[in-house]
Amino acid sequence: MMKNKYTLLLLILALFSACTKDRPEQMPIVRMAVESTALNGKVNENLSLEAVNVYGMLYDQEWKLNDEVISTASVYNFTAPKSGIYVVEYTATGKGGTFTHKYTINVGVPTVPISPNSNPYVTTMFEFLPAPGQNTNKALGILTAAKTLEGKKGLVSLGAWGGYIVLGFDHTVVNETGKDDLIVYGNPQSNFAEPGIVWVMQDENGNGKPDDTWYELKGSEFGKAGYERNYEVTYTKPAVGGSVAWKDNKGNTGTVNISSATFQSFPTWQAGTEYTLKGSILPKTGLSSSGLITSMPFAFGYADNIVGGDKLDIANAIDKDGKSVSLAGIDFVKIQTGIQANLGILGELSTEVAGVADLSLVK
Ligand SMILES: [Ca+2]
Ligand SMILES: [Ca+2]
Ligand SMILES: [Ca+2]
Repeated sequence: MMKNKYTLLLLILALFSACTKDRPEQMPIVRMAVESTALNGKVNENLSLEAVNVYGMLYDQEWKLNDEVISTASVYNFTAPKSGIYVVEYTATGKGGTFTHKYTINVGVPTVPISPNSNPYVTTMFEFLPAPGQNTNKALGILTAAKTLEGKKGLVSLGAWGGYIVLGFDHTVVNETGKDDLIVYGNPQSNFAEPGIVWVMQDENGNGKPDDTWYELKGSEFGKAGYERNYEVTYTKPAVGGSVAWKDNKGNTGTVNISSATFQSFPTWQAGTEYTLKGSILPKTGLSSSGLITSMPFAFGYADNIVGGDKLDIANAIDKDGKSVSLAGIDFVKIQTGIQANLGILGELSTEVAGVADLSLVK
């Protein structure tokens, strides 16, 4: 009896020993509290990941987020500041080898669903910076004009090339498959368009502000002669008023012609004596000044282009490299004058915006 008890004790000791740090040649035995490798996350929501040291072995551990070491503890609290695909890799390294576990965490874009109270029109004007132009600093080219687009139709003029307005919806506009999703109203006539480029943005960090990534909506002129991306124009404030000189980032110069020698069309709320606007520029192929000055509309994909409103498909969004991106929906819109041209007595070509709406809510 006594002998049997002693044997049992030895056996237990041997088993215990086999399971602990006394066997340094063994590779770490780790149990991940979350076993699945493909996870879904939400912006700003904590996801606790734990590596359990089942047998109390001795080993070093580290967590990497997108290849960068971010912790050497057993628990890692993952929080995504914005949407995207994140790779989190855990490694335990002992004398006998390494144990790894890799998570791919898909953090979705925060969205605001449509409710019965959703406004079809953009509800917030975030930013308005026109280029110089005949209306800039006048009734159609000041901040109060930009605000007329909040929640309804209104009218604002964006001035010469590069002038822009940033607007936001009270809900996420869904990119419906095979359908146009947005409508932008302007004041074009059938032979007089003033095309503007439309950009869209998702609220990737869910803070309700347009501080995320802009995607240009590719229109019919994308890639044609005269279309360029990463174009920049710097406008210089004239001492007393009148025409405004500009230079672009290609070495070209010109003026925005202002008929009055004293009217100051450099935006009064813009600090300094010069400012630079950036974006894409559209071809002048629609313009004609032989006899009647005309500006024919482009086929599709711009603002202030087609009579009755321009219908736009979020599926035409492209990234900074010109590659198509698939956006499930968008929260913000930027509209920017797309052509640099003086149209004689009609003044500079300047995109007007008379309304921006979610096409699915327009009756
Ligand atoms: Ca669509
Ligand atoms: Ca944001
Ligand atoms: Ca117009």
